[in-house]
Amino acid sequence: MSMNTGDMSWGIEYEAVIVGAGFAGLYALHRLRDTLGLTVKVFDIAGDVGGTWYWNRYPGARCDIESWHYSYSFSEELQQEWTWSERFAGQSEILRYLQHVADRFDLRRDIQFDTAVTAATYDEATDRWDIETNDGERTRARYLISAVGNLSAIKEPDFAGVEQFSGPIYSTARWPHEQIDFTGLRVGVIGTGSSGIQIIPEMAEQAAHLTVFQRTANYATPLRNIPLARARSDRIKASYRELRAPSRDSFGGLPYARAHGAALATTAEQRQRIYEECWNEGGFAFFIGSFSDILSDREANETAAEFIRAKIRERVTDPNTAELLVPRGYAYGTKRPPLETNYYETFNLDHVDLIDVGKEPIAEITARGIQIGNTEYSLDTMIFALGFDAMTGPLLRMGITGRAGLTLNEAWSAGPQTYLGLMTHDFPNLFMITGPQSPAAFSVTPIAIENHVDWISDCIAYLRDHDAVSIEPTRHAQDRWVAHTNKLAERTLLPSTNSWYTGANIPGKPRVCMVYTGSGSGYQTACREAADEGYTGFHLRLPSSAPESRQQPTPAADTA
Ligand code: N01
Repeated sequence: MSMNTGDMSWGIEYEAVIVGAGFAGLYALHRLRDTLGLTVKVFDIAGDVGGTWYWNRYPGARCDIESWHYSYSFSEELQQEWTWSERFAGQSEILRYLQHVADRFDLRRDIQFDTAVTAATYDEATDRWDIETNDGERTRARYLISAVGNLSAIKEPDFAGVEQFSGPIYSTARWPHEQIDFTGLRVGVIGTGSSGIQIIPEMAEQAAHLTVFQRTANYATPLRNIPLARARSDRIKASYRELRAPSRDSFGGLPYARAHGAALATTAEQRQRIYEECWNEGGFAFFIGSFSDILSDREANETAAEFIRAKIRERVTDPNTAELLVPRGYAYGTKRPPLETNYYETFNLDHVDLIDVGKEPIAEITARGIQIGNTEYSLDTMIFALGFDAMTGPLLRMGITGRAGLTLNEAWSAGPQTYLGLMTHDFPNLFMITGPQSPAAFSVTPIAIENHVDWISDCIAYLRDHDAVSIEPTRHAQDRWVAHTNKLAERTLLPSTNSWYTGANIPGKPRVCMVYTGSGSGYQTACREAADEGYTGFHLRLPSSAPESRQQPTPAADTA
């Protein structure tokens, strides 16, 4: 149900507008509409639900967190009725799951697809967000909730001559819906992050010739996907409660216990044994489940890096190719670790070439292929797997303007400024699900989403119960949170690496670590305490009184 206001120039008014209909937007709609009873509208530029899993439908796309963790926990009935077929579900299965969620909770009736939010402006006179969409419509809402995800704004290719290429160019992050047959074609893939590492072995199976253009070698470790037998599924379903608990509190939100302490406190033989066990277990066991100091101590990190380098040399038969694939010059885990299936063996195939574009970059895309120095690589088609303008990109591309005409782009010109990664000063009633400076990018995304949506929903209920018209963080609380997240990041090896965590993958973007790198429990405590103490660190504005400012919080002491 929607509400019409007297001011028709702003069309229909809702209590909440949500942008995005992926994991975050679907749960936010369900929670705000069906639990709080708000009037809610969701906009998504996609043609259906799914978010990431709607767009990234390239061959090989699958999650790399166990399916029974990479799913919602909010409904026991949903957990019981859905059966995952693999340890790591493929894109089409995850998309089917999200479609099922949309049907089961009757969500589509409040979602407008094929619609992008082009501007959102906070009107201080009415304490409403005025929202413009690309269909020319205008909508008004008290609460604006971003559910746009961290990895949805794609990095646009900036290669000279890209428009000259005579064949089709595909992007992993905007993959077409129809089946594409690469049989007999000369295919080029640019990019060797998680997306490239997933699609490259698949392309090698189809293409007559595959050329991979690599700028930076990556530390990929085995995924080890397997089908889930019925008996195992039943066991998972019977123990969801226990399975989920560690995801809420542990670093990385994954239930891999860091059982082994510091790498440097063990002998070389013990380390080798533990790395081998984690390598064989697959998934994030190697990164999260091995040693506690990998991400904070360069020497410890080097032990993991060396283990991976040795594995690459074992798996790749040509020594020159192996050396090109061996990552150097940055610490393992400081680029988001990709997980692989047959990635390294792909380079043993006669029809697969690896080209180093780190030393000599791509000069130009020509009509026939890719020019590097004096060599032109002839291709029939090419695939860009270039990554994303991560975390802040989707928010900054939405045209958000807060109080006194301040744009989000101006407010964040030196990098994101948030309190708890949930809200930002001067932008009242703008909530960010999995926003920058929250641990979401280091967590099991659906669980991080549930944590945020539950916090936002409780906050809106509190505002309603206290007749408050708006909430925003104080500048002081925000400054302290930004300093706190920066300090945590400095205790890790993340800031020194060019990655999407630091914005360094996008030319001109401020370089700052955008992820909260403390423990999940430290973050949960900070969120819970702010709420339990009546939203400390926030301004709550009452209808006819001066802004009410709550006492300033002290960020929880935390370690990375
Ligand atoms: O993007 P990336 P992605 N010339 O930024 C290269 C999630 N995800 O889409 O490293 C040449 O990691 C760039 O090179 P360099 C996951 O969180 C998850 O692969 O900048 N190369 C790099 O190799 C992941 O971290 C899954 O030197 C250029 C690549 O393009 C995130 O999404 C699957 C270039 C980009 O790698 C992003 O992954 C897929 C240029 N001009 C994605 N510009 C799962 O498994 C960029 N590159 C769940």
